[in-house]
Amino acid sequence: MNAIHTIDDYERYIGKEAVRRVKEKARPLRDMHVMHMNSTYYGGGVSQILASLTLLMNSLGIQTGWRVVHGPPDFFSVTKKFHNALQGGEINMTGRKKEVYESVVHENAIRNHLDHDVVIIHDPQPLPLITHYRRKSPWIWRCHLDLTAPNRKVWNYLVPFIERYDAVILSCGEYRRDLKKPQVFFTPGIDPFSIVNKDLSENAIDERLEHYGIPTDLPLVVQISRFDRWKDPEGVIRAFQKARKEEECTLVLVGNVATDDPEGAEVYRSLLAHRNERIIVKSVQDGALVNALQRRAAVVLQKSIREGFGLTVSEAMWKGAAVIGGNVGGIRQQIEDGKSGFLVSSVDEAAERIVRLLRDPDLRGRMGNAARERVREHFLFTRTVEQYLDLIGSFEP
Ligand code: UPG
Repeated sequence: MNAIHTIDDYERYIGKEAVRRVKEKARPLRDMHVMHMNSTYYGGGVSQILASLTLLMNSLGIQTGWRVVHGPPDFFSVTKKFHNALQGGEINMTGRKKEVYESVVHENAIRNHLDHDVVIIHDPQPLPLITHYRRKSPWIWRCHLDLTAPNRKVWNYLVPFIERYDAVILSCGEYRRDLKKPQVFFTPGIDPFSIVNKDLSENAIDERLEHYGIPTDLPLVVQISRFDRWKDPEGVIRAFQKARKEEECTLVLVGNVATDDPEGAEVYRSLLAHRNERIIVKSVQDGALVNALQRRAAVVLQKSIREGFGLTVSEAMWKGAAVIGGNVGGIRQQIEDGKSGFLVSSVDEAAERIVRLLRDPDLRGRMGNAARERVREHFLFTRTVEQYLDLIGSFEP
């Protein structure tokens, strides 16, 4: 089991001064009750963040809880369609979808008594909850999606819910929307002590890869993501097939299916047709495997077409991997193209960068070092914690 860490444990990564600052900011907020609510305890970036964030906030003396919205498959099918449309996909906005969405959220409101000093609602699934409470305290909506170009139909429908909140948190400045309420911009970050990120010995890495039958005779090209079309797994396969004509390598696509994502299983099945001796596709729920692959890979890809932030990018960069990311949203904030990784906009570009990195271990080493330093400075979740503290502290008591 992982030990529960306190802010002092992070000093080795963030330094004394940052630890002192976080403690100082937490002090006036001690004993406050803060409640986070999202739509899954397992799978995907939001649950990954909340798992670490809620523990560290509690260790700082802020009583921080985590609840999950419950609903039937129909509900999650509708909310996944909203998710896709918010990232720019098409949607048929029927009265039935609105009815399923609003009535399930209403049921959740009845059974959740959200009387806390601050309530933080994550993503669209529980968004309308706010309409069912006589609020005495600040409510914040934290949207994790890529809002570069949301579909107008779904956005216009959701705006009246969003505008009831006291503040909205988005991951990048470029997601700013025309809203009556304050918008705050900060990215999530990764926890160096989580199972996905903690140090692993070479033996432990070998053991995990062997356990899952991942061949290590050739350099590994890896993408790890929820099985989701926005992560462009098909584009990764095409880029790999092109690159492989020039350099020998093995592709490993590992993913999981979040409990609030009904499309995941279908995306996974569609990828199975591409499997062969050199294209490994696995659906597993093992953070240690993610960790081992990011450490052992010659090249890590995150070739997303839309990406609110992309924790997998920082996770791999933190391990000193050479990362090729889609030139979109949150990935653009993490990778400085040509320095701490590569940004690409097409399959051909991705293939060319894979080949270049496979042929040049020095380049991989330089990029990996720059990448780790970039994450240490900007994308550890202690910084996210500090930004939450700033925001919570900014509300009038
Ligand atoms: N992961 C696993 N096992 C897998 C696949 C993924 O543990 O097989 C983990 C992965 O290591 C990471 C998380 O799941 O920690 C996935 O997070 P992320 O890469 O951020 O993607 P999403 O699940 O799509 O998360 C949403 C947004 C994303 C944003 C995140 C937090 O799409 O852009 O970074 O929320 O704001």
